[in-house]
Amino acid sequence: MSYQLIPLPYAYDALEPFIDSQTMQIHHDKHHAAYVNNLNTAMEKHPELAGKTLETLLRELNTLPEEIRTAVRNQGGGAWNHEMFWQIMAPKAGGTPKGDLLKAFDSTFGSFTAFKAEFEKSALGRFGSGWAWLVKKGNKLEILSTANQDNPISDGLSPIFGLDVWEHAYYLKYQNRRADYVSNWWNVVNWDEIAHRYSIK
Ligand code: MN3
Repeated sequence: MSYQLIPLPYAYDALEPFIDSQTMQIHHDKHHAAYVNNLNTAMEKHPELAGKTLETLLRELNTLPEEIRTAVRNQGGGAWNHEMFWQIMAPKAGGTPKGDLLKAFDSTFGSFTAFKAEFEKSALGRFGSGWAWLVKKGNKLEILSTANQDNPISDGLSPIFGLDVWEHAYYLKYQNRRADYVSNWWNVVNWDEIAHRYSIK
């Protein structure tokens, strides 16, 4: 069993005008596909690990055979991160989360607005390529960022969602204006999906 590229759960142009169709097509069909293919190629060297979920591989990263550790970190991380990313976005989304997630934002960060400000700071402060994350550490929510395709699962954390701040995620439309990409991105955030992920973590 090899790892699969999930289809994009909506059309390439569904997130217009905030994320353009061409970016979505290249990002999913080329970048995400390459992470999955490269992971599968690397894993062929260790058939005894076949059947482990991607999440398990990332959690057990430091105990994996050394010759595939970097591939799992980079390609496996890229595969997991993008599969999450497509699902926590949706057309006609954005707005304000509800229920327990909103309460958690209020109690942890002071308000939803304050959460967004802190998350944006993390996304803009990541030098070079990487991700901004909302994670659960024990029972507590935290914002952090990682470099490259590193996933918080490998540090024993439970990611609720992440934002891709690699230039390939925004450069065609926003060029060097990462701040505009990040502030527009809130318009396509699927809070129902994120609330679901929060509830099971
Ligand atoms: Mn990406």
